[in-house]
Amino acid sequence: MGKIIFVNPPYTQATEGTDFLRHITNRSPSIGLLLLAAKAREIGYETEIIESDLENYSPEEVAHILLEKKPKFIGITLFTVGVFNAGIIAQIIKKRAPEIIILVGGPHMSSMGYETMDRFSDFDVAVINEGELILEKLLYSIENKKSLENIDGIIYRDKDSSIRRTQRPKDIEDLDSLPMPAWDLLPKFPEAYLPAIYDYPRAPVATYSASRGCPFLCEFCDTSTFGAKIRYNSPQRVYDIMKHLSETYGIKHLQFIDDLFVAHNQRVQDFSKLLIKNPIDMTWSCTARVNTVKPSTLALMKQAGCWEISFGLESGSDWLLDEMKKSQKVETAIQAVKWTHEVGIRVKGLLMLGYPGETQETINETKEFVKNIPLTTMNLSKFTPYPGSPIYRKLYGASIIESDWERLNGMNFVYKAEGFTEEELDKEYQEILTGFYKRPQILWYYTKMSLCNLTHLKRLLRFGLAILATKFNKKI
Ligand code: B12
Ligand code: SF4
Repeated sequence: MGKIIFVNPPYTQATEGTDFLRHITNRSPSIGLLLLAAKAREIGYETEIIESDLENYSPEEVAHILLEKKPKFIGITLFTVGVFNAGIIAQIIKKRAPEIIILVGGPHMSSMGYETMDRFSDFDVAVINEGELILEKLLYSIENKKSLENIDGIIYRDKDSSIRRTQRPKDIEDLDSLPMPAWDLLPKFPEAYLPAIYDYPRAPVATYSASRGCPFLCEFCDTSTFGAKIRYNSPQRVYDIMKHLSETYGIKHLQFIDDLFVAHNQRVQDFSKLLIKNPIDMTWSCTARVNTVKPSTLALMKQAGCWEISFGLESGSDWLLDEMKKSQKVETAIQAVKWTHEVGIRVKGLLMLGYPGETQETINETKEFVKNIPLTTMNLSKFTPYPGSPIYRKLYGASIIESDWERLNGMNFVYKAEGFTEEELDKEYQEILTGFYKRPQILWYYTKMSLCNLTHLKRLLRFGLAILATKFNKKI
């Protein structure tokens, strides 16, 4: 059938001088590509995956590797931050080997697919939303020179070069029918793929998404790929995947990257009971909302090996939470964090600064909030309007602010809350972060973690050296 190579493109380090961060940030593989590659292999293609950031490849290097390997198809996954680098790869390929067909997909295409196809003429076909079933139909139609107009979920170029978009595809209801992600295609898996430093109790680590979709409507969140209807793997399927990861790769910790792992208490309880009855030597972490956890479920999760839960806390201001349509209260957050801490599960709080409407008063409320809850980790992002989120449409309508795409990574105040300069917001950002991480009990916790787990210590040392090298303007 020929060769298809899937590519996770390099993400530009848009915040200048922060390349050293790569030593401590998340370096997990794209689960989307692992599933698509498994599907392509199942239908007979020779398949490979290139994780560009992990290999530290530039777009030009990726393009040259692809040209040497001469695949029939290239499949690129796109977040908004990666689109321009993917555009460079596609341009080089099309100049040198125009017969190679370039497919693109991912969250950016699900939210801004049409505009992107218009802007980047080297992308041949875009797949929007979930890709596994569409990919199969698409490859079949292209190989057999059939018209693409009857395939739902794509954007393609017609014979007259006009861009056509077909209907939104149906959701995949039975997630258990999808193949096992093709971890075996990653040459350096699992050793090279680590989450952010301190975000795992032991290595090797893997990631997996056991559900798709989220019924909540938070204004800052891009849910365009999986939509509002939540679908799950059965507890048995998740258990089987964990067993496979343990037996085949010796994985010791699994990060569930679902939008909302604890959406349905009964399902999480059934899954936990399965693990308690048939233990696997693996800890795990997951996501929940402060109003979806119950003490009885948390106790079972702990017993089943749950190590950390990430909660989207966002802000310490009820008024701002309402503006975000977060459908949760600060008081509920305090209670959920307390319950989780009490059963012995680590809490990661995800917060943001600079949402439209943020004031000095709401910032002070957030500072007070984080002071009074037992968080072990705090992720503070700079509010970023991602295409596909309702707030993006409110702020920019349907316009494409292309100049900002490479900076949409949560590390830049692309939008500046009224009444603040970027410098003022940055100062508040640093104050909240350092205020948290300089607390003696937090410092002690992370010191202990570094001493007990050498992977953390090694990463920390490399990070320190890279900062020094940046200061002396050398690249490590
Ligand atoms: C895990 C995760 C991460 C991980 C791993 C990312 C990775 N390597 O894939 C980490 C922590 C590294 C990460 C980082 C970031 N992330 Co993130 N992440 C996620 C999360 C929670 C799950 C992604 C996932 O694996 N989903 C499951 C798989 C099965 O889905 P998938 O990858 O989308 O693939 C499916 C389809 O999209 C499609 N598809 C995808 N690619 C292709 C390609 C082809 C050819 C085809 C045919 C189909 C296709 O088919 C796949 C199978 O159905 C999503 C939320 C979400 N619900 O998607 C956010 C999300 C993707 N992240 C987001 C963002 C913004 C980021 C960051 C920019 C910043 C940040 N604050 O997190 C960085 C960017 C990366 C970087 N290096 O700078 C946004 C993207 C918004 C946008 N428009 O760009 C999302 C949607 C969160 C949100 N709701 O706003 N992220
Ligand atoms: S932020 Fe979380 S709860 Fe809100 S819509 Fe996104 S995934 Fe759902």
